[in-house]
Amino acid sequence: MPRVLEIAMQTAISGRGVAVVVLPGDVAMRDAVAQGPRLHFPQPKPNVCPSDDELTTLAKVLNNSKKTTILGGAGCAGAHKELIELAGKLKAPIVHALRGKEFIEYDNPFDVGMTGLLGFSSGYRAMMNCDVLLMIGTDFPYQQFFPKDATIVQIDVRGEQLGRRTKVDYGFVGDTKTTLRALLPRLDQNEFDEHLKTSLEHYRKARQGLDELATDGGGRTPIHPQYLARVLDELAAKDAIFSCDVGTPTIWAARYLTMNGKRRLLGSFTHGSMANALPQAIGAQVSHPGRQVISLSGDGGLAMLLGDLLTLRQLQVPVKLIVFKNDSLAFVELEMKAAGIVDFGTGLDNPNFAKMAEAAGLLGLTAETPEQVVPMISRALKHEGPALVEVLVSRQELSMPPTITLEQVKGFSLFMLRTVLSGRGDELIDLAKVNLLR
Ligand SMILES: Cc1ncc(C[n+]2csc(CCOP(=O)(O)OP(=O)(O)O)c2C)c(N)n1
Repeated sequence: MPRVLEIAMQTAISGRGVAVVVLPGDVAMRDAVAQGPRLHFPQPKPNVCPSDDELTTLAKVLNNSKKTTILGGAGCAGAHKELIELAGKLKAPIVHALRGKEFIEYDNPFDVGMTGLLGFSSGYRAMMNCDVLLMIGTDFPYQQFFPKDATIVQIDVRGEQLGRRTKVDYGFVGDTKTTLRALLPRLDQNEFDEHLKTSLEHYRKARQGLDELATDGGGRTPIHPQYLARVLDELAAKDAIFSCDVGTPTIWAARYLTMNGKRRLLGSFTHGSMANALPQAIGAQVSHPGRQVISLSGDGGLAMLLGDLLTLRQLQVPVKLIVFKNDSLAFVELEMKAAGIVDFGTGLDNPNFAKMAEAAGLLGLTAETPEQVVPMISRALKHEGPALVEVLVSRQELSMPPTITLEQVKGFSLFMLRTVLSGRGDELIDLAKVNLLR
């Protein structure tokens, strides 16, 4: 048992993942073996660098490009300084994948946001308009968001990741920090900043568009979920740990939570498995007792693991649970609309989560109007123990444009178009019309 357990621990640490130990009942009944720990070394941190020849090739490709875009992921953790220096030399906009957000976005004059389904146009544009795409420490999966004609260079410490998601012209095995440190002295200063300038300008406009959606809507209900996310961003501690549920909370977290190098953002960003935020928050709070931990939960996600409200009480884990109550599985509803089909089976007949929280011994609060958002969130954040705030947010929030082919709606009247789109939301119809025109 000690040997197997140690192998499991070592595998989890070095593979940066989960290990499972299966313990047969008869083994559990035997006497424990007296044995000290056999692994005495700390977590290994090797420097992994491409060979000299490979660095020469890498530098040559980058020095020959005037329009390079960097796509960075979680593998850039701990290499912020080197990444910024690299972007400065290459005059390259930096796009990030969601898992890279917390390590890349802050103090970054080259930041042009995210791409992909949850991202926004500036990230997409910067990647599509480059001559060389430099992927660093990322497993960004969506193939349709990669450029077709650009030269693609990928650096990853795990060799098996190279070329997993797109064609790769040059692949290198190395950790980000060591590789960039070795590479930087070999790079020339790119004097052409047109690509960077236009990408940054596009990002400024895209950001402005997103910020305009995060308002209190002049006090109208239902509350914009973007506004809730913005308030959380403003009121949370500078070193808060956030977790966000798979579903629309992930979109709002990606777009409205500001990272600063001290905050953390946890989610199920690789597997996309629902109901992750509460258990992740519990884990984060237990391992970081002094930190403020905030779970951005969906109503569907919370309902799946509602029993963990009792865990918060039982273990007195002071997590702040913010429920985006939109009475639906909104993300899937949107996906259905985006696919051009009528949504079905996505409504939720919700309980009063605040009262349930109260019954479980937590502080339970509700925000029904935009004016109540700041006071309720502030109260919850100041509360010493676990707290839940349910916020009644809009169900029909447009976070991705529907894709409808002309063929599908040929000869449709506006009324029929409305029916296809479930008759909800004029913005949706406007966007569909724009897509049709395209
Ligand atoms: C275990 C699991 N089941 C189903 C899905 C598909 N799925 C993704 S998001 C989502 C809806 C999430 O609903 P909710 O937590 O209420 O958040 P919302 O999108 O409404 O804000 C579903 C069903 C999934 N990702 N994981």
